[in-house]
Amino acid sequence: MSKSATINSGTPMSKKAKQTAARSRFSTTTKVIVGACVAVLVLGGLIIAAMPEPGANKPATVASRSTAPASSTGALRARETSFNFGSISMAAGKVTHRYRFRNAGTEPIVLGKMYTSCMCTTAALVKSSGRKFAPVGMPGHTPIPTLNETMQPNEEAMVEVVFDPAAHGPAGIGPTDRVVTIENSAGQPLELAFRANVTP
Ligand SMILES: [Cu+2]
Repeated sequence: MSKSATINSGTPMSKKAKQTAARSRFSTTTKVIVGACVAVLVLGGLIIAAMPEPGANKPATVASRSTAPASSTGALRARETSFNFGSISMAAGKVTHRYRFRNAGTEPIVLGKMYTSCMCTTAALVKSSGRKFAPVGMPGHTPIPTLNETMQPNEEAMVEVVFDPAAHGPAGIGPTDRVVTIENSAGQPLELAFRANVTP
């Protein structure tokens, strides 16, 4: 009784159940497929939206790249960062060179310490206002004062470098490289180098 009842009541039930299951399976499969398609479309759309368009995105990237460092830190730019005196004679005495540099950024830059790589080299800051600072030497040998000079955007100044080829005596004969460093609020110190071939 229980068997037949199970069979009798079970067979139509199982058919219905199968149909329902099939329908639900179909609908589930459809839902999954539709869902997957939607997901793919949405994802694809997001990827396409996120993809950099060569025309539209490049100027923005370039703009942010060029303005970010300039506006946040400013930049000291020298017309020349190295100079060659060529062959100079110890007997002829000191030589001088002036480097021009300017604040190429959009915010004021405060000049900090200025020093040279050797005591044979002195440097002075020459501003358009005419102020000239006392020459300074190498850190550790002389106390290095902070310039504490503000350069406005586009303002230009000069560094006057004096090199004494006789400072080291005969030991200084030959190729010589020296650097003047200016620390500043823009971050990277400005380095002005020169070269000379010292002869007796
Ligand atoms: Cu020296």
